[in-house]
Amino acid sequence: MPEECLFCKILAGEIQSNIIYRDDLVVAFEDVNPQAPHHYLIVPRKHIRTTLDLSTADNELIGHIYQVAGKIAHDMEFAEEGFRVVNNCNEGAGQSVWHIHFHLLGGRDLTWPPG
Ligand code: DGP
Repeated sequence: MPEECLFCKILAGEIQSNIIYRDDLVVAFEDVNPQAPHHYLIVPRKHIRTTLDLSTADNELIGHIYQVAGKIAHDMEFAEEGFRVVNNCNEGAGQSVWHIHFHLLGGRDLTWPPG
């Protein structure tokens, strides 16, 4: 775990967050700057810097993240109205924390194309 990684510190409980889901592979918590009524970050416990750093060994993990996104949306009752899972890769796409994470957004109409 890189000592300077914000999300590693959140996962370790060293920085407070509102955790809504956890299992052996991932933790999900409320985004500090929500862009929708439901805005959670699904973060693997494994420190992976960006999407470009994924390997085939992570295939099951990424599939699991989408399963978790659907489960959270279902359990919080915003699945049927629609939701979005977003991964920003590198600065040009808006990535600001260098530990891969997936935004789960819902609870309002989500327009397309995104900004
Ligand atoms: P991105 O820009 O795609 O790398 O997303 C990073 C998200 O992380 C951004 O929406 C805000 C959120 N964030 C940044 N710092 C904190 C924090 O300390 N706590 C929580 N809960 N979220 C944070």
